[in-house]
Amino acid sequence: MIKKEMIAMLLAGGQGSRLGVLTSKVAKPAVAFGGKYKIIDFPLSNCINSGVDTVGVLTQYQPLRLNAHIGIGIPWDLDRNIGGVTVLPPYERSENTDWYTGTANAIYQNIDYMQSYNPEYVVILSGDHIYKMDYEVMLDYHKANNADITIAVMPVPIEEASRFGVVIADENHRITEFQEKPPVPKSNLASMGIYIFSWDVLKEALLALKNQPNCDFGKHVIPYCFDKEQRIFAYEYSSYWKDVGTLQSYWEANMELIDIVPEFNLYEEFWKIYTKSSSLPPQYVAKEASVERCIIGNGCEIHGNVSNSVISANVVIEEGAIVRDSIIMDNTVIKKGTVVDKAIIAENVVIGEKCTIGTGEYAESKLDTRVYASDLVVIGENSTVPSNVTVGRNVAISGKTVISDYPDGKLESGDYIIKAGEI
Ligand code: ADQ
Ligand code: ADP
Repeated sequence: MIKKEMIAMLLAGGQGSRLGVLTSKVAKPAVAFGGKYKIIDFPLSNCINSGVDTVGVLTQYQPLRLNAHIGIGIPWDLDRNIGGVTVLPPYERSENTDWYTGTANAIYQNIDYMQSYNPEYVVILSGDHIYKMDYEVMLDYHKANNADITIAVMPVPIEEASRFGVVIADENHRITEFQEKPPVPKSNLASMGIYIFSWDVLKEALLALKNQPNCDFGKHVIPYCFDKEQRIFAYEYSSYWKDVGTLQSYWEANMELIDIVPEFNLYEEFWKIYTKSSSLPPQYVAKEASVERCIIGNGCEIHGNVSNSVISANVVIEEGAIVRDSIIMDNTVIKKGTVVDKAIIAENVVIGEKCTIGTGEYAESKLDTRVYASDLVVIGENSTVPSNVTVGRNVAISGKTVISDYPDGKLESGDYIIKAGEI
């Protein structure tokens, strides 16, 4: 293999359980975003835009659609013979384990892959962040500091800091303390989960920790390197970055795209976001339609009234239907006279006529309240909601609904519908 200065390892194997019914059949990095993209398009595009042309993608949970999306990497120009993108599922190579038990364990199981490029540096990325970053600039910073590890960080509101790895750095940006998800954080400088390692440092740590159960970067590898007094630096990032791991943050990040001046701009020529897309006809907006502050994908037919929404490809919104503050994914149909208010509706859903989706006051969900704790309605892919159904706020529906169990076709706020046959 040709030697590479820096290769990327993209962690895309987490369960994504906090996205609820959106990830019951698909890995989080393969979830649709922004009317046209999948979440993983952002780190993959960052790689190619940064000149990183060798990317290993570590997958394991519901990988089918993710694999199909990545394919041989053509949209990202990662389809080269040397390097390119390689999907690395856990079961193919190692003899004693068939599952990635943690982020660092996943990287450990691919030591041979990394070694085959004999890199000087490895950048570790997450598959579920929306941002644009030039990893080459971060690498220059790593070199200038003569660092062993560089961690990208950014300030977050202190009340949110305990969700992250938190760092304290000295005036030279050398990290003097690291706490992984501390109950009481000492700083608001959060690790973005993006690390550049000098390869010999990474390899040594992975081998030393190979018997550590559930070996994780934040919990084990970084503390281990600290104990060895390695040179760990903070690379402060100040542009847009969003971890879209929860339904609320996923919805917000989509809505931020349609802000009058979006903080995150998809239209910049010099930093294109690439994706795999099929050739579809253009969108059609009928005379009786109204569309305001929306992203509308190709192949859509809009006859109703749509505002403040992100609509993916091939969606049909029939006459008299009202859609607002919502995300609607590919191939979904909203029939005549239906109102959709603050909902996330996945692919291939049909909502019948004269339904009201998202009405009334918020009520706590009957299911996992850590997942369903917002006034969003979330409808999983391939669901069919019959006509004249009313759905309250904070309701999640997955798969084919058993709506007849609900008196008068009324789903109160907080109800949760399980796909027929799922339990
Ligand atoms: P978390 O956000 O908790 O913390 P983590 O669960 O470590 O993230 O997942 C990181 C990435 O790895 C995700 O893209 C996930 O899909 C993937 N992943 C998880 N388990 C995996 C496995 N077994 N195999 C392959 N991929 C896997 C991390 C850091 C914090 C930091 C935040 C920033 O630990 O310090 O603040 O990221 O988001
Ligand atoms: P997810 O957690 O959504 O399955 P990841 O696999 O990427 O997605 O994990 C991100 C982190 O969130 C993990 O550290 C996991 O322990 C944590 N986590 C998982 N489920 C929940 C939840 N319901 N509420 C809060 N944190 C969670």
